[in-house]
Amino acid sequence: MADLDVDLSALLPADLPDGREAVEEGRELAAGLERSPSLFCEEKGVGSEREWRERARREGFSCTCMNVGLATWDDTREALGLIYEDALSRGVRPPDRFNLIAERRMGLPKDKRAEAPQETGPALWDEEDWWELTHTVPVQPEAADNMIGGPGSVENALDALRVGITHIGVLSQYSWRWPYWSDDVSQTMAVLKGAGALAAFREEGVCFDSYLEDGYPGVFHDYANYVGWAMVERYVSEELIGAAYSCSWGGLTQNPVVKSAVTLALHAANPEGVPAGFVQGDTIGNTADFDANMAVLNTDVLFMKMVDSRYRLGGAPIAVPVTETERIPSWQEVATVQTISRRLEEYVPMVEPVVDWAQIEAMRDRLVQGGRAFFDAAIKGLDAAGIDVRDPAQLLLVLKRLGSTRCEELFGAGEPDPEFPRGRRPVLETDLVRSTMEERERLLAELRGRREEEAIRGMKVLVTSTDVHEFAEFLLASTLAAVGAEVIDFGINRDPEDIVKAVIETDADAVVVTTHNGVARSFGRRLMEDLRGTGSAGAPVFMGGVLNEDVEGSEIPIDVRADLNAAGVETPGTIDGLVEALIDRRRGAVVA
Ligand code: B12
Repeated sequence: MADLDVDLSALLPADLPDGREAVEEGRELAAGLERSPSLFCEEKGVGSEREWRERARREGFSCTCMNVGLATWDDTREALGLIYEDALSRGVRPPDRFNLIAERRMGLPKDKRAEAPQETGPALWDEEDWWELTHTVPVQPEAADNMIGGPGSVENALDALRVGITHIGVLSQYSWRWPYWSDDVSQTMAVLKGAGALAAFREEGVCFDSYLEDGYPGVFHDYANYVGWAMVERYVSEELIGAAYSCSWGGLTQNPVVKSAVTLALHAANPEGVPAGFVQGDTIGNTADFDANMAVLNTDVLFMKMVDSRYRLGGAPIAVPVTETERIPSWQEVATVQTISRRLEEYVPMVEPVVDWAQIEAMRDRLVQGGRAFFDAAIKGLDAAGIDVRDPAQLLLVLKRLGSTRCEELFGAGEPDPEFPRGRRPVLETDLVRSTMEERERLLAELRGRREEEAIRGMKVLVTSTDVHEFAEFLLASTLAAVGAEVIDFGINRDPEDIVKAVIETDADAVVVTTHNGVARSFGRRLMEDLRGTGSAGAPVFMGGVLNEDVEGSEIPIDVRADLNAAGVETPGTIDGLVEALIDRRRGAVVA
């Protein structure tokens, strides 16, 4: 482990409540809870999804999963029915599970949801919505995004258990911040109580789900540290909280061989053999050419299915719709890839026997070894620094406050090497970090060729993100800095009010906002109004990323660039274009 140059115990408040008591409270809240079985469990004659997956593993059949989350619950419910019927009409087995990609407001306590900003995805507003989640079609839901992790965890956990959901997540989302909520201590306690409620039903097959990429692994540079992080989460969930831990992952990896090895490493680091809730399909190999994305889909799904079948993992691959880069998919797009996924099952027995699995297993073994090194360094390092590693509140909060970068620098598995950004040579470098760094090199070569440094030098540019997506924020900040701007890196998960305050304090010349969650128009308008309101409207505002938003009457979000432009926000589209626009601004030209 690297030398600890940070006082870890100073990161915790002296009056932090004991996490074990919160877990106990959660168990008590769940005692006597009446749970109705879901349609799926009734139809299959199982008590939980875990039982179904264990059967799949024994009997050797394949399960599939899909992500669904249209603008409202009504749209989403209707879509579920249509996807189910579509599968039957095509003669393929309908999906076994869906992950509810709920809106971010669902992470807040119930009484705070209505007033929070609306993003993409549905929210569940009353008991009937919850009931319909498990009683619309016999496809088992995971109460996934924004359920457990935020300050609304307790209410969500109890609601989900009541209606017969038996996989509830998402532990890794504990690292997130929710809009207008900065109290991470009450967030921690809510998560532990919610997870305590799940622990009460461990024997009945209830699992605490995590999707690794939603948390620190999504920005780690080394796959070995993914595996190590999963070990840390498993320790927190199974040993400290008492809830069975189901570890899902996969969306930010394109290389199918690497993905196979990491899937196997995560399985090897899973002593109770809890089946993964799902393996997410590749979301980063896609481009704006939707037809070409079929290549990404087929290769990825075939490999995920081969691994699942050969090693009897009982997981459920998700086939990713080809529109991934642009927006939330429509029900037809989900239904199409679901059918392709089932057809690919025919190819598994033809291809699987000729793949060189020994090579993949060797990669798996290196990753497991690296994962153990990460886990040991983290637990021993925290223990030595005076953190009570048997108290889940201390462990979770200290890691949250430490941040992903420092975690990887301090506990990472790779050998120390100052040539690498995290100070270590990765055991196996992650795909998204590699592609982002390549994009950075391309951009810099392009911009340097144009000799624009002089034009932009010293311009004070504030760069930030409205949400958790941080790769574009990194690219923007590091590229602008490299071409000579004075960058104020204001980080991620920012509300408009925070940005206005920072603009005033730093006297920024320009504001650059990246946004992905389908909140672009409201966020942009709010930001412009607040800037005008405080008399600081002089700095131009640029936005980019996914510039869409849900509107009444459309179940998928629509492009809002014209509205943003009308509100005075500039939308140059690319980072090269942004640099041009900044230079034009400096030269006093008016940019459309
Ligand atoms: C990686 C990713 C994640 C990771 C993020 C990891 C991290 N810590 O950064 C994880 C898994 C955590 C995640 C979570 C979510 N995600 Co996401 N995610 C993606 C994904 C796959 C790639 C985004 C990315 O990082 N690309 C790499 C960077 C470098 O490229 P980029 O972002 O495209 O930016 C480029 C340009 O757009 C441009 N650019 C970007 N910003 C700006 C700004 C300016 C001013 C300019 C000029 C240019 C510019 O420059 C970049 C380089 O070319 C996209 C789908 C896709 N393939 O694009 C979905 C996607 C963005 N996510 C989506 C959603 C909905 C979410 C969630 C809200 C889901 C949920 N309900 O919980 C959560 C976020 C919750 C939260 N707390 O904020 C949706 C957005 C849908 C929409 N608006 O219609 C997408 C499109 C997926 C989809 N099709 O549904 N996600």
